[in-house]
Amino acid sequence: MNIQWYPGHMTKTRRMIAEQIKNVDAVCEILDARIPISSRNPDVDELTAGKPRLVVLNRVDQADPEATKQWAAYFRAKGYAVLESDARGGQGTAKFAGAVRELLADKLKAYAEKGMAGRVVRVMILGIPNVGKSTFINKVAGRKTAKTEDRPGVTRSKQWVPIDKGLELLDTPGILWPKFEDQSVGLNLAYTGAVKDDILDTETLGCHLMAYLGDKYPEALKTGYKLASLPEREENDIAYGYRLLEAAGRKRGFLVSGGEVDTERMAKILLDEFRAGKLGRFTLELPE
Ligand SMILES: Nc1nc2c(ncn2[C@@H]2O[C@H](COP(=O)(O)OP(=O)(O)OP(=O)(O)O)[C@@H](O)[C@H]2O)c(=O)[nH]1
Ligand SMILES: [Mg+2]
Repeated sequence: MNIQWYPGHMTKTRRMIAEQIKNVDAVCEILDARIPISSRNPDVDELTAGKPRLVVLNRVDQADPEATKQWAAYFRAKGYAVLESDARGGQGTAKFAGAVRELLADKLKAYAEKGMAGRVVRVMILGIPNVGKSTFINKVAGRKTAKTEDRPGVTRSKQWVPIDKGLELLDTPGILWPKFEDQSVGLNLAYTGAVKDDILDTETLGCHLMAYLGDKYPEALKTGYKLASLPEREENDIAYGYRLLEAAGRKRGFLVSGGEVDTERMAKILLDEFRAGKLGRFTLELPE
């Protein structure tokens, strides 16, 4: 499956980031805790070179808690300041201002010594579409200033949001990169809702996601779809995900004439339930 997603507005956003970077003191990169590597835009390093960086692992409420611990340690070991958050519920967001102050401690001290203690600190918020940037900013601000919605591509232009008299955040539209080198990155971005569904084949996605969950989280699948056991998986078994879709679809009664399972419908339900967190908390990649 070839997932390509790079509409014109992302080129515009890249340019805007390159222009605005000189106006900010730090960059906050919001990652999806379920796919911390797939949700990292490889272009961000280059675009933000030299700026102090805070990594936010967002959507921790949807991720496997054990895996989130490992990822937080992974990014800390790489020298980043790390914050774990559930921007929708508000968990973790109260720690943001303090984390920024700590990240910029030397700079703030230098300002204070020059008699510029009141200078506003500006932070650019970056991340892939739909990861929760605007929701995070609203929670930090304590009011709903930025528009949010559960689909990629909601924020269309930059927006400065004053937090208090010392801190301002720059909300930006989500950006992806022109080409995914690795198919699993494209799949992960599709499962989690970072790319628009209409450019993808739902059934293919459903097969891949089922196969992953069957491998890594079999108990959750059994519980979620009331399956006594899962189909056997053989070596190089490309039809495994499809058989899981069939088994789940049959249990749900999604049949078409002739008694066949409507796997297309089941795939859509699987994606919806995965995104809504109805099947459990899953992380789709782990640190090496
Ligand atoms: N469960 C859960 N949902 C979240 C979290 N953060 C954001 N959301 C939801 O995800 C959806 C997208 O949030 P937005 O804040 O609009 O995402 P964004 O990154 O600004 O998206 P774009 O502007 O389209 O790039 C909304 O429905 C939010 O309620 C989180 O930590 N946990
Ligand atoms: Mg937004």
